[in-house]
Amino acid sequence: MLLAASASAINTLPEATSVHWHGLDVPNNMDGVPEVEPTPLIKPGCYFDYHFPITNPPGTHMYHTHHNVARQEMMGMAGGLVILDPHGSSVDRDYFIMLQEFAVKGLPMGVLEPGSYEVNPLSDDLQFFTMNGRCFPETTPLPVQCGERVRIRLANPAMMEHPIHLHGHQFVVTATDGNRFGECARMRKNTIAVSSGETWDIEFEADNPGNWPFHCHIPHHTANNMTKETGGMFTVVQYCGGSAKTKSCR
Ligand SMILES: [Cu+2]
Repeated sequence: MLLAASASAINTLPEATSVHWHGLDVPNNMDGVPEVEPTPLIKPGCYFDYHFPITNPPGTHMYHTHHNVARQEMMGMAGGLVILDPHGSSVDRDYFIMLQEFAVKGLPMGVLEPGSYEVNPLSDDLQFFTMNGRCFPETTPLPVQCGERVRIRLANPAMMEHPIHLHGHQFVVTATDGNRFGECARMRKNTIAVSSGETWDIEFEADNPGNWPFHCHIPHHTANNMTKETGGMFTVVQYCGGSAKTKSCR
């Protein structure tokens, strides 16, 4: 089956930009790197219709700016792109988590005060580590029911590597960069390092009820501006009541 994707990108920024479809086998003029490809630099107030056939198999990808990336990517200009399986899903829950990190201006390390702070994209002094744009305890939990098969798609468009660890379960690694592993090539793990530019899909059976942390294992990445309470790149696999299937929990 050949599917087509179309996206109209209107540039409301004060500077030029582009969109790169990360991991997709698009034609050269749709790849969004105007410095080296025959693809447009989208000026402020202008737009470009990206249009291309989907030739990759079902899987997890990203899109992000590919112009002035030190500034634009580190201000968060990225998103997730999932090619769904036209034959349906093999899992009961399917979550996507984008991993990003940010520095802000005017907030000294170790201080956390409510307020509105400007992102400082050119700083290496990264203070806030996010899952889908939020730091714990503001991250969205991942509800599951006992007996369910759960997929989590992890994507990292930013600068640092994040080893993501799941408590209370083993998972299998089913795909990377949108390419699925055969059954015999699937590693069984409980921590997976997600480097810059990578996506990884993991799957597990929800068979151990409770509230289970799912977080980056780098200590500084699970704090909000290095304060002492748990924060940052951290969420919870949260069992809700009831059982989806007849399989019993341990
Ligand atoms: Cu991390």
